[in-house]
Amino acid sequence: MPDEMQKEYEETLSTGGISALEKKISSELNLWQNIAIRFAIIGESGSGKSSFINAMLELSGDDPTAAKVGCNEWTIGCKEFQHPEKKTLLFYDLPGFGTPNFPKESYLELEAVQFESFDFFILITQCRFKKNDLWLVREIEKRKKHFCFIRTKIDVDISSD
Ligand SMILES: Nc1nc2c(ncn2[C@@H]2O[C@H](COP(=O)(O)OP(=O)(O)O)[C@@H](O)[C@H]2O)c(=O)[nH]1
Ligand SMILES: [Mg+2]
Repeated sequence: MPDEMQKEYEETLSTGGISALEKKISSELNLWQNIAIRFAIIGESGSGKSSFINAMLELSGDDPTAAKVGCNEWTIGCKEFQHPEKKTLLFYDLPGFGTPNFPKESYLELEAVQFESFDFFILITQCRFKKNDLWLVREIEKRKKHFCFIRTKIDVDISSD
C-alpha cells in the first residue's frame, strides 16, 4: 500500500474509529464498478469485427443500432457500442487495417484509430493467423497493452476440411 494511502486510512481510523474505516474501505472497493473499460475490436478488414460486436451485444443485423456488416470498408471512424446491461463496458469497432485507406504502416498513428486510448484489445483473426495479425500483436505488446484473440469463420474452416 502506498504511504499516502496508509496515512489516509490511519487518519480515518483515528478520527472516525473502526466503523468509519470500514465504510471508507467498502465504498472504495465498489469504485471499480463505475470505471469504464474500453475494448478495441481490431483486425484485418473483413475478419468479422462488426459481426463479433453484434453477437456480443445480441444485436441482429437489421437492427439500426447494429454495427454495419459487409466486406466493404464500412467502418471509417472508430464507432462506440455500449453494453446494454453493463454500461461501463464499451466496445469500439475499429477500421480494418491493411486496406488502401488504412495501410498498416500508418494505421496506429491515425486519429480515427485512437490506439493509445484503449484498455484491452480483442484481435479478430479469420481462418488463419497471418503476418498482419502477428504485426498487430507486436505493436500492442510494445505499448504494454493487454489483448486476446478471437478466431472467426471456423464454420468455413470446418466445412472446407
Ligand atoms: N461464415 C462466417 N462468416 C462470417 C463470420 N463472421 C463474419 N462473417 C462474414 O464476414 C464478412 C465480413 O464481416 P464483418 O463483420 O463486416 O467484418 P469486418 O470488416 O472485420 O467488420 C460478412 O459477410 C460477415 O457476414 C463467421 O464467423 N462465419
Ligand atoms: Mg466492420
